[in-house]
Amino acid sequence: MDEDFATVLDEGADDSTSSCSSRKRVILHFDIDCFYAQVEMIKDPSLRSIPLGIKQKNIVVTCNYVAREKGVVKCAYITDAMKICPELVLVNGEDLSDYRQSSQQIFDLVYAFGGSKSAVEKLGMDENFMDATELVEDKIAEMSLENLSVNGCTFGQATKSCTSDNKKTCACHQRLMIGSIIASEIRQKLFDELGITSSCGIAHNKVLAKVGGGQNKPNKQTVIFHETALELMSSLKSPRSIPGLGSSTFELLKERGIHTIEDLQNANADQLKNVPDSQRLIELSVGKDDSPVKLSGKPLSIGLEDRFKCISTKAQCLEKAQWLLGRLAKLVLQDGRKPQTLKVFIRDFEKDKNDPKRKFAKYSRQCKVNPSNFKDESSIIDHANQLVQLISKMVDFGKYFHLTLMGVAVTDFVSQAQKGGIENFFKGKIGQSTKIEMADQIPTASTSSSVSQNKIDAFLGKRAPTQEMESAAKKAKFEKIPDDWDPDVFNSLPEDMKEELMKSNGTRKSILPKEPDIPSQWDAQVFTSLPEELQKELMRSQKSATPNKQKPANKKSGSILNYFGKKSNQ
Ligand code: TTP
Ligand code: MG
Repeated sequence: MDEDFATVLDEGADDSTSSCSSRKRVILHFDIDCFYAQVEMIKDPSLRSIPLGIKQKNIVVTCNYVAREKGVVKCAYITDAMKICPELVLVNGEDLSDYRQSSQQIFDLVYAFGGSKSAVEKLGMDENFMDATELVEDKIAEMSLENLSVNGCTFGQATKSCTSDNKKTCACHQRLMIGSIIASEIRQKLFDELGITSSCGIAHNKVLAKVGGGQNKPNKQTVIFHETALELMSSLKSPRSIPGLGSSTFELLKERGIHTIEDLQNANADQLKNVPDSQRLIELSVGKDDSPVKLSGKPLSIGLEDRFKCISTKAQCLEKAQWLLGRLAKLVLQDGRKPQTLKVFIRDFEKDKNDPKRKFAKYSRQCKVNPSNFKDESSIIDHANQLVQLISKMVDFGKYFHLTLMGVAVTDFVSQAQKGGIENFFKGKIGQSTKIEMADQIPTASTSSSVSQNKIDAFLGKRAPTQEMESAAKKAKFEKIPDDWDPDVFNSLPEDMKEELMKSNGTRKSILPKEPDIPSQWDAQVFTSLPEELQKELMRSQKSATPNKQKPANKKSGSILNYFGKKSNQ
């Protein structure tokens, strides 16, 4: 066996080889229970006691736990879910604005709890990592450590203390116990202030906290002590269950005969040749993860898009622009910041038809706007004519055109650039050129479907000064994306996924985030509105000789780096 891998296994299999002081961190991972369903149940409490599913197009993207007890699963086809549970009540979840608002409130609350002491990293809509190490240290200084116990559940059979440090009391166990007290305080606050229940994992690193938190759902928390790390990771059904291990990596692993977690834990260097981040994959598979919790923040841009069958007149463009701006207004006003740049993007089926190379391409134009014209809903909707003017630069209104998508986004917020105080202090460190570049790259989110959970995640973006700088620096790195990639699709992906794609460019073009060549007998719009995972499944089943109706995978796609960021030396 390769020496590096052997080291990983030795240390990861049982962290007793290192001292408990090497496990200094206390990481909490919060995951909201049946998130979209909870938001709907808060709006209409009569839904609490009945089986509830949230639908997007023909899929139940999530369901409440009443429905889960009856056998409904996340990401089932509506037809399948209704067969299993005919009394299932479906609520349309295609308008994400309430979920986004709730998502931001949850992040804000968790962040406010720690103040400046703990980084909080938002992962998708309903998950947050918190590095509670400093909060724990503070509590250690102020409370009696006698009779300390775990608040909530413990994974597996943990020993009473860490055997490696020859002491009576084990600091790494104590730290996690105190972490469990903090976790329940935060979960209680989420419930008291937002009426939201959540689950939480408490461990010394991110992968254990995330995987462990899923062990006792809903509304429970789980501590994972280091000695049960391997047991926890080995309990996962397949490498695909490792957070962030995407379907393309999974396929690569399968090609190399790696089908189970054990296979991965014992894989050798030859087997993993050319598998991106293979060393990290092995580490994760044994519960080792040094990646830091990175502070998240407000998105660098706010946007949404809508897909439709056909818009072919200027008047229809204006009407759709007004509709989009009405929705955008809610998001911008909720956010509180005022933008200086407005962007519109479209997809023109007619143009695509004439240029097969530009299939599913998005075209965009942007202009500067006066931030003071973003004060209320009507002043924001008043920008509709400006949007139509921008569209006229991409579409000849005098000729036939056929739009199937229109999106709008704002960015370059005044508060980021010009407000006084601490923000200004940090802002001064961001070069002007990177700021302009940021304005050019506007991630967007779809309001109309679950098409792009990844895009929505990216859209929720990174905020806070340090994060912003990091993000700008990363964007600068991605200035030159290959010509054949759709820049809007690329820009709408999470930063770490972009990084992974850039690394893989040339060797794994097949995983580029371009829309596939869909068979002519399928409706392109319906197909592109499906979740990415489902699209892949359909393409696979199309290729195979016996087309089989399969259930879509029940996890959001992503990449290993997407979930855990890059390794740090922490
Ligand atoms: P999850 O956290 O995966 O699911 P959940 O919160 O609904 O349920 P659980 O109690 O198991 O945590 O996803 C969060 C939300 O993201 C979910 O409520 C709906 C949405 N979502 C999609 O839009 N598409 C998807 O494929 C998945 C898995 C979720
Ligand atoms: Mg959840």
